[in-house]
Amino acid sequence: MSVKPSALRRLSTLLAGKPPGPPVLESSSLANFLSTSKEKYLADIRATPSKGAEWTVVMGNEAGDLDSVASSIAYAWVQSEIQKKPCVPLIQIGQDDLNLRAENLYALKLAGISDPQKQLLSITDLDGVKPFPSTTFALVDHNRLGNTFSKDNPNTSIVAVIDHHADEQLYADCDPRKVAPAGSCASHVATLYPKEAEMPRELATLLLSAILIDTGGLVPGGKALQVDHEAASYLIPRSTLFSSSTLTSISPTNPEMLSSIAEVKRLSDALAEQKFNVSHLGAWDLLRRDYKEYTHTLNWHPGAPTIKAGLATVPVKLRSWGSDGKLERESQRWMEQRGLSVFGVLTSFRDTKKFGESGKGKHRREQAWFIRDGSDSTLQLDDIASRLWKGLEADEEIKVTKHEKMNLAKSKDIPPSVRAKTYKQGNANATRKATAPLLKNILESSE
Ligand SMILES: [Mn+2]
Repeated sequence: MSVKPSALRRLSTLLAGKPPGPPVLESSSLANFLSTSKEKYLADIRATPSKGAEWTVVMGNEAGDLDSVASSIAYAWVQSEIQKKPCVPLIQIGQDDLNLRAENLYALKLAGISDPQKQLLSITDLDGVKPFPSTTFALVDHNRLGNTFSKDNPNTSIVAVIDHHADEQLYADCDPRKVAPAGSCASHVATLYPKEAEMPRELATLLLSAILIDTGGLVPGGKALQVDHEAASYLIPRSTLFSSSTLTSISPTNPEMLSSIAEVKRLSDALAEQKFNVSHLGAWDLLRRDYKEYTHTLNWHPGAPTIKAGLATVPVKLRSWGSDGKLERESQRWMEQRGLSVFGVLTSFRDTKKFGESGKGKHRREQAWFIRDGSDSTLQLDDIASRLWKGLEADEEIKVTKHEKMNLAKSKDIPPSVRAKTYKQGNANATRKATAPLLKNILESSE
């Protein structure tokens, strides 16, 4: 992508001779906030369980990607350090699973959080605490409170929702309630940051990292929307990318200019390299590193059962890690562990045999689906399967076709109690954000 000379000229004037920016906070302030709030929260609920009600728990979604981690940390910072309310971010993945995402560890380290397993509150810290010890929640990067938190916990209240997924139209009264398209939820969180308050450089770096991961480095024509460009323009001069305060503002928000700033490009490349460096992970870890779970009521089915469905996003093509029955066996093992009736494995990868416009290999996606009877044996598997295949194949957004090279029809690792099918996805831009509402629609629609 070539850059207009005028954009570069404007950038170089921005980089030189500007007055110093806001004072830099102590480098450990964000890390201190996280350790301290975690410690205080755990001490409170252990000493006096009812004290959990005094806290607001901020959560991203259960996939625990950088967007969820950064957004929850940032919103908790605002509530705690600016609004002065007791608030703690909770990471919805297990402590050991934090290591499954190298890009998270990389970005957290840039933000001064070098020991996230110790510094961040994760669901492992609250293992076995039932019902959940707090009732007040702020949701970022998702917009429906998970069952684990509402179970036997009747007084829950949702005080804030900031998200970029399909809006389930819940919690109409919370404030803020921002559910709107964006490449990254972190962009909404950054846009809502109180303008009069200073943002720690580490926090700006963390939010910016999430935006860069989610938008492929803010490249023009990619996933970034205007809100992502606005947020990045705000965050870049406040981040640790510029050690001195040379870059104090970026204006106007020229997308081409943002993605071509050398420091921004370097950070994007480093994060992408970390993200796709999953060569050390086997099928089992790949299936659970980026995973989301849903419940659906089959209103058309006799007895209208409610089932659990899961969707795993995997950044490697099926044949690289799932051949010789590994896909089938590990998927069934995961379904058993999670009690799933339906499981979709959504891959996203670069095909190095075919080069796309970027020269990086054409972006492709595949889908593998499994249906099994879980705890009870009353599910009509063939009816669910025929609905699912029909619904997926008819959808005009994802555009799936039969996957000849990964055909499970003759697999000896599919027992009679399981239905399975694999597809190539024609639209490589449709993510889990498109497939999850489609699955809900197919399974729940009463037609
Ligand atoms: Mn997100």
